[in-house]
Amino acid sequence: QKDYKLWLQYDKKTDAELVSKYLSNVQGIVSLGNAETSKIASNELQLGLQNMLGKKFEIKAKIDLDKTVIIGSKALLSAEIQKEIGNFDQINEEGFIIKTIFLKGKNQIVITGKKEVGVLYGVYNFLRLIQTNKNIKNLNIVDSPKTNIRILNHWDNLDRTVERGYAGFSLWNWQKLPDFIDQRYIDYARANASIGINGTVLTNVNANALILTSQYLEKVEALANVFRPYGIKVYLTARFSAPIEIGGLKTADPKDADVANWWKNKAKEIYKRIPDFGGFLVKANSEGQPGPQNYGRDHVDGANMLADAVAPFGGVIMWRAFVYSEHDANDRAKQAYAEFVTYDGKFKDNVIVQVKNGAIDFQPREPFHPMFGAMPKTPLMMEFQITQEYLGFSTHLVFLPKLFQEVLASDTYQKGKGTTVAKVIDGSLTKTKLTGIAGVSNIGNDLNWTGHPFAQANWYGFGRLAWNPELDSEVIADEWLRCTFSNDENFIKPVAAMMIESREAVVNYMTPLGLHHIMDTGHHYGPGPWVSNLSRPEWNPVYYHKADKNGIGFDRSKTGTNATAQYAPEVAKIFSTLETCPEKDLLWFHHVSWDYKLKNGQTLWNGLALKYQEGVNQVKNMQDVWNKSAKYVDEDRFKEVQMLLEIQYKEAKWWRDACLLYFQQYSGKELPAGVEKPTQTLDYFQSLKFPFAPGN
Ligand code: BDP
Repeated sequence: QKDYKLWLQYDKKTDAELVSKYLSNVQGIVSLGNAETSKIASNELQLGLQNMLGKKFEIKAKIDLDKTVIIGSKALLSAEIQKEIGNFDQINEEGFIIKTIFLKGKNQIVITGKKEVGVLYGVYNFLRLIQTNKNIKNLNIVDSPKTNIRILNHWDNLDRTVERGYAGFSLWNWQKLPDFIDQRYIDYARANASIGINGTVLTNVNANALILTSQYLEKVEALANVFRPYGIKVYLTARFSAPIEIGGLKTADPKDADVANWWKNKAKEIYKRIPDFGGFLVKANSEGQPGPQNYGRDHVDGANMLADAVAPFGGVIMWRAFVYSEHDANDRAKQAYAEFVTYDGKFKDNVIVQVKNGAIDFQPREPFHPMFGAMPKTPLMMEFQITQEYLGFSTHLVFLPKLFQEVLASDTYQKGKGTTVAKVIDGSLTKTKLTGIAGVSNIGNDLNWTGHPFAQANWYGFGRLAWNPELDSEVIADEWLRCTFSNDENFIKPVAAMMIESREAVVNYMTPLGLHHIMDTGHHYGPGPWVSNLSRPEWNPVYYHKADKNGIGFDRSKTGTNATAQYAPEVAKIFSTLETCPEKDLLWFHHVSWDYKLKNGQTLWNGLALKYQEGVNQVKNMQDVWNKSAKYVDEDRFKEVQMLLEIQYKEAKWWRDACLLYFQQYSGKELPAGVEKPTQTLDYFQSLKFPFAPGN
């Protein structure tokens, strides 16, 4: 099954000239190590080379031939080879060097690193060169990951349902573990290692304490054993009230000695089983989850107590900043910042605060979260959502690296121009040692892992950006297409352009010009700008768009909630006036009259309507591009994507029509020329119910 193989297709190259070029550089494999990781690396190299070049490659332990690929960590290299490689200080503990050297009259390619895992990453990188038809002559590649924790967050429940999961059930089969090791666990680890992901949180942030019982820990240990040789550490979510629920204590107060002790012992028990256990991810006092505030304590108290428990073993606490708070009840966008920034510098060294990319919640477009750069004494890690909760589930083709890149490249100005979010994340701004990026996984047990064949690109791209937060999304699209489908330029060019455009398309047909959170509530499937009956005001779409007779949008400028003041003055200045605010963020920061003139001379109403139409047109265009790709793609994946694009097109029209009919009640204006007339009424759209939508 091709789509199970993800970006590791290793298709046989059909261009004979190219194959002979490669073969003139590689004739054999020498693997110096015999640790498990070394074996994985050499087997992968063998598999890749054999499949792509159509020739048998043996794995040897000794260098005798010319033109071999020699793999092994620094300690395994002869002094002579080490000298040829040069300075290992150029790379960090997980980095690698790939270098063509001249040794005893022979040309060899050496793939090395300080550790075996670096060698493994180097092997995947080397194979990717061949996968993408790159030159492998005279190589000298020196590369290291820019962040330490490159991690997937699985929102997987113990009953195998996945919160916001659109690709089937959880991969983790708790019932059959620890004795039954599904091949899928190995394939999962391999796929992650191939893009440099080095951690996985197995369980949902809305946590279940049972995962911390010995009955489950035995199963977690089995998974950790599978993942370890791939350089992947296991982490768990810690339910703050676990000492009560499974420990029999009366309280979970972080200042209570028995509670702190309970966690210390729990950590000891976990590390006895899993010596390289990564640590805990915690969602506390958010959306009903228990936390330190239940006992009159704060986030620092809670995080530091857990940090003390795992510190002796080298564990970390990833403490989430996704909170609502009593502060600034009139603007949810301000709350996390208001609550957390005062804690700057107060967390223990092994705590990293995990912040969503924007201040609301994984919308198709959000300005970067103002917390980035605003806590210079605290390590902050990024949380992206790879699963498409608010972006059409796994039925819409949306290339998320474009969104991720937009956030990472945003300038916080916290230490002057050029202090981008990427520089906060990689620690270069704050000089913190602990750095990281988390992605809420889009993986399930569907045959193709992610529900949509193109959603694989979002997993891939997340990993590549976690490795290097400054990587260009166009490079990622190009790489992924070549590794996954074909190197044919006639295919790559239009399809890569389609991927890049897909992000703007979804913004246009769902939430153009800075609109946000107008999805139908609960499941977030489809449009629901009219919803106003939920118990918390900030769960209601009407809270976010604030459409009325005068206009539309959320005034977060000085005349409104003044959320713009949470940004550095340079950024605040840009966002706070109508003239300077980028139009893509207009309604995020301003309530704007329907007659307001946009930069292109259109009124806001006309411009908004035309954006919705543009989104629909973009999907139509995506369909046209894909339909021309049939000859480059296997039939199964071609048809799958074709059917999915048809759904996306239907749903894009649904979004356009439902939103425009609804907002039209307030604008009182006709749809401009160029916008297709809706074929249904607003009543019809409002009457739709979705018992089948995941997450109901
Ligand atoms: C929201 C999701 C909810 C998550 C929550 C979180 O709707 O399912 O539990 O975020 O991140 O986006 O904690």
